[in-house]
Amino acid sequence: MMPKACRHALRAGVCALLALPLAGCFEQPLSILDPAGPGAAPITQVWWVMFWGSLAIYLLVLGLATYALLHRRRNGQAPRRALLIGGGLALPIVVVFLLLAYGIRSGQAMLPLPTSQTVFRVDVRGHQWWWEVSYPDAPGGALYSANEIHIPAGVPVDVHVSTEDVIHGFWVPRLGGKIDAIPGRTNVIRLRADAPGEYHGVCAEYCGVQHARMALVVYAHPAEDMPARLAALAGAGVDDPADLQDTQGARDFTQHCLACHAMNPRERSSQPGPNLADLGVRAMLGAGTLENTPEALRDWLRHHQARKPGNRMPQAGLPDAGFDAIADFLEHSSTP
Ligand code: HEC
Ligand SMILES: [Cu+2]
Repeated sequence: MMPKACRHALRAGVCALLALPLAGCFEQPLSILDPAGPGAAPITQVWWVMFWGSLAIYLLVLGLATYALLHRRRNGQAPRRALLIGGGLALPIVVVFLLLAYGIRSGQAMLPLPTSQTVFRVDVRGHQWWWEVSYPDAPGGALYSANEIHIPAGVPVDVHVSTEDVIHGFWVPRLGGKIDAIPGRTNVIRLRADAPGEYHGVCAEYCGVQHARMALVVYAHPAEDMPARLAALAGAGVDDPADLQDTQGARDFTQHCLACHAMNPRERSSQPGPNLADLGVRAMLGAGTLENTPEALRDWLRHHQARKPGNRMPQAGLPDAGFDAIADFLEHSSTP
């Protein structure tokens, strides 16, 4: 027999181990157990049904096994046929079939089915390792941004998901399930945020070294604020930095950065890097790598290959003053 203190310690240890993964499930930014819209709620339900269902079946099997052990016959009578066919064949078939039907039904909420409501559209394109975001129906034509999606709350939003390079997975757990971004095609998932708020997302399909730093945030706004949001994005940035040759920063940016980074929200560069028109009001740099502060921006420009190793932006060879001038230019022209 173990000393009492040891038994207590063991029990506490086992409980802590069990509690750790569960603690991560509730009220976390990426929790599927804390749904915030009709695309995600059915998934949470499926999860609970599977959790309690498998627990019940597990306990049933455990009970039968215990019963069999306790009532073992000397000469080992074979179990009854009915039990074998019922429990071994019929039960799994029925359970799996019911789960399948239930699962398919639950996915309906995320299908872009015709609806009488107006649907807001956002295009999201995966890149190694960031998300291009655009609003094709914005007044005056498509608007571009990156790693942040602004949507109206309480309105169905169709996210058209595609990719520039490899397969990525678009996933905002509190708003809906995962959908793959597959080369050569566009998949559409319907999400809706019931209330204004901030909903975090990640890339859910391994896509290379910086897969883990490919985060995005969905900001849901009161629906009536959405036109102003889009107008602010339309007014962000500058039309063409090449026209602004009076400052060192604009000149350096044009020479070293403009090939990959548009500063005009209406433009998509041919060699795409994130559109920087609204960089000054974005929360993060490098798809969740750094919090966007003046210091972090300067740090990113100098050391982004150390902060996000392998990312697809080449290290520019500029003197410190050059980086500072570009940072000043970016801040000056991408904040309202
Ligand atoms: C060859 C294309 C290319 C060039 C040239 C380039 N970048 Fe980038 N840049 C990228 C890519 C790709 C990313 C996305 C990196 C990531 O998050 O994985 C990026 C990210 C950034 C970001 C972070 C944006 C965000 O929303 O997270 C900033 C700021 C930035 N670049 C500034 C610059 C500046 C300033 C220059 C010029 C000195 C420059 N870049 C030159 C491709 C380029
Ligand atoms: Cu990815």
